Amino acid sequence: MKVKEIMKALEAKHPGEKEYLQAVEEVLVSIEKVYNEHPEFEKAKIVERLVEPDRIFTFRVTWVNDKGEVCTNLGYRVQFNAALGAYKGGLRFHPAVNVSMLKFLGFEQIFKNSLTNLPLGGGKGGADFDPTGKSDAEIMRFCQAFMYELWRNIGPDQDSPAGDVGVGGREIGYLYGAYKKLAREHSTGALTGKSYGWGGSLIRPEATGFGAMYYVERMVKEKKETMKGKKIALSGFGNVAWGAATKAVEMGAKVVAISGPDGVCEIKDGITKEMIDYMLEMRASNRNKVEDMATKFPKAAKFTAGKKAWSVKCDIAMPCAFQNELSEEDANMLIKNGVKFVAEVSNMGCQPGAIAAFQKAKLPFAPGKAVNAGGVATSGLEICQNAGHINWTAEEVDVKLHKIMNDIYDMCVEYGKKGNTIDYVKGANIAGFMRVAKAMLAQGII
Ligand code: 2IT
Repeated sequence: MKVKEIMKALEAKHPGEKEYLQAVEEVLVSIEKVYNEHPEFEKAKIVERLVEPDRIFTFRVTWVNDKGEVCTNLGYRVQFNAALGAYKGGLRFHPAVNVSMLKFLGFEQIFKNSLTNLPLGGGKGGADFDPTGKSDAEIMRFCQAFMYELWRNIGPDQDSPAGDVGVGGREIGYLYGAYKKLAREHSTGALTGKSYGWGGSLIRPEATGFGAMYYVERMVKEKKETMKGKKIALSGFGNVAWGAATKAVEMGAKVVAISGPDGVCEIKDGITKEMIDYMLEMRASNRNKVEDMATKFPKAAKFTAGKKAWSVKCDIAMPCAFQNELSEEDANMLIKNGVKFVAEVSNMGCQPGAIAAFQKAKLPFAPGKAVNAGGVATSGLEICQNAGHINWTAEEVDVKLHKIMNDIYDMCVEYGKKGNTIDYVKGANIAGFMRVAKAMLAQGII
């Protein structure tokens, strides 16, 4: 395999699919050497098969808003790779959603799901629907219209969506209600992220953030340091940032920044439990403004419009919002301000120039597909509980999640260690790839 040649062909075949091409290149560069040591991979054309989704569904979603107007959006589901199990991955509702974005997310999901060591294939979906400013009734009608089309192509042993940006517990409730009505199937893992009491797993809402903090704790330990008193800057204030902040405070760290599309809230003395609870209200309001935190807690939080979380001095930087949210310029500012660790929690949160800057500065940098895998892993645990018609306690789920994150960390070190440094990007990409490639080889040319 020659990465340059493969990328040239993909660029010609999928012109303009920027995010997808970026995600593929990052993985291929990491695995090139190992891949070429396995002629059986080349013979079975593993990479050429892996970079194309098994199939993509595109569908029209028409719904009626509160003014009685008819609105139409585009919905998608990318079923990328099923070598390890049924397709699994979230749904993103955001106005910028397009095929490139969902192909990048689906491609990343293959390797992330592989790292969990659970039987999960990779998929992703969503719609170019903007939840900002929408009423609860509008969200429900949109979710129902989306499911009219999608329900035939999902199921616990086929494809199991979950939440992502713009899709949380409320949306999963409406999507699942519509699915049940159409499929006449009950208490299944056809969707995960359900609420506890009707098929959901305890700890699933917290899992992405908790898992990320378990991973970061290992990175910090590797440098013989502790989490106590570490200053953490988080971007976003959604489900992922909420879970990460909860666990960070539990670990004795200090969350000194959260952010939103409108700007940053600096929290000098560290976020409190009350403020973390308020993040849930801010998200549910669909206002999408982090300034609301400073309005509610004027003494503790200082809002600055138009600035990112990366403008605040911190020890650990954790992007928790959107792809490519941290630029090379942001990375240089973080480095100048003395950042010690960077862990992506959003998928592909850092631009390639930012990753290069962190690596050049010899800072431990870990990629989203390893750091945020606790979310999908706990979705896998939800499917297990649904299949077995049982509920595990919060402690049982948390112990399993913690072990999965520790195992992922160990795999990243095993494949990424080079002398005294650990290339977490390479480690995660190679470890995730090997399991998928071996499964594809064993299952023949299909
Ligand atoms: O990016 C992700 O891993 C998710 N949005 C969660 C996917 C899932 O199926 O739980």
